[in-house]
Amino acid sequence: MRKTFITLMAALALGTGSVCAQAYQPSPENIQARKEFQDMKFGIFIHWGIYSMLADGEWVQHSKRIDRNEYSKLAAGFYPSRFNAHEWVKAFKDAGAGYVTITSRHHDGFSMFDTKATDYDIIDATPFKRDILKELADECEKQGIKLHIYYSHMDWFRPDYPLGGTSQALPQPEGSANWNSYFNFMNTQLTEILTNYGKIGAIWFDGMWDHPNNFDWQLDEQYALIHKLQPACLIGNNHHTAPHEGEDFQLFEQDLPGENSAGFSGGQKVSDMLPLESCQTMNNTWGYSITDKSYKSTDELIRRLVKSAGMNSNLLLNIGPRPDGQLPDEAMTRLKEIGKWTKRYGGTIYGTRGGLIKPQPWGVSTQKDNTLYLHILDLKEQSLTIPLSAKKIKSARMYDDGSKLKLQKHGKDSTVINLPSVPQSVDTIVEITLKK
Ligand code: FHN
Repeated sequence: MRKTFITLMAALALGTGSVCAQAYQPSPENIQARKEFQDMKFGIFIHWGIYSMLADGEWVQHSKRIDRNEYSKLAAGFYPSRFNAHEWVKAFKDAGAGYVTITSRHHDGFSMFDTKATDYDIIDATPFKRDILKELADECEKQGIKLHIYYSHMDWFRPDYPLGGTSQALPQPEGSANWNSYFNFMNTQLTEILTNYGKIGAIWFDGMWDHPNNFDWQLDEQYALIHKLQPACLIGNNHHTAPHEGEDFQLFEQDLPGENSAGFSGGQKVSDMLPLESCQTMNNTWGYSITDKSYKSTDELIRRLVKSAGMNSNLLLNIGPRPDGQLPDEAMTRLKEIGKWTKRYGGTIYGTRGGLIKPQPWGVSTQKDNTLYLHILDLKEQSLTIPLSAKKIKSARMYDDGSKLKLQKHGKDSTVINLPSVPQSVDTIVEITLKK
């Protein structure tokens, strides 16, 4: 008896033993999946739902304070006659993306897949009656890109969702909140997603910020379910704070890791252990907006991709498809142009990690083994001073044409590289071979 007591106390003191929650130990396949995720560097984000019919972004139900019963009637008119999963996936792949992350269910609560957990879904509530997720999953499998699933933790439709900050502004539902029922609903849907759609690269949660910090989302249980169903499936959560136990990658919204211009990343310490991903819009809206024409130029998007890689992060670039199922023309044009760049220069970012030269005012570096790529994004001179001793450099050449570059020792820890001309292109790349 006494022995058992002592063992129990020792276990408590050490934080080990069955009485304490086990710290999350990612499985070997999960660790491998994290590496593959980082290698891909570039993904496409898709925000698509019945809100696309109102053509005013994915928050339209909220911004126009639409009653949920009225809003839900949109579903009966949703018929994206031009949706073609093959064309979408081909466009993403040709652009150089390695994965697509699609909204399976956004905050409006509408499920874009065949689910038994509710009738408020693409099969039961729309005349389209095609499982968009299944078609996309099959095409991703066929064309060899990964499928990631966005899943909203918050819900503006279901009465059992415990009302959070954003729902206060909406006409209130009939019925009462019931966390257990809502938690079961989410877990049933996640089980369907992880059972019926092949290998899922990641589950991408969003919306937890709808409740104050002390709300118990039972993440441990939900994350354990996901990892049990598909151990290699990565979990990311856009809660705008540092990663929680059980998460496999860290997300940043509209900013690169360490930045906070959009106000979503304040106080979010950048993990040096987990893969990083920055999601950004092509224009200013996630869901389709008929008026938002503020698309960034292709050059700007390429620079964001390169900067992101130099900061050891993936870029998840968003597109909001039209209600007819097609990608907006502006997005298609940009995908094609980005594809031209990745075809030629993708080798300097895919499979790399942030290089040993940290981000500089002139640009960033990426690195694969002893090859260091300098990405010059903003330089008005013909010479570049890098914080790296000439002693560590074996050779340097222009990536574009292989021409050798002259190096000059500059103090103890830096080197001057003489470039053939003042950089003009969107990203001037210097390839350095480091001494081993
Ligand atoms: O509210 C959502 C928004 O609609 C969109 O899905 C973005 C994507 O990162 N996340 C939320 C805001 O943080």
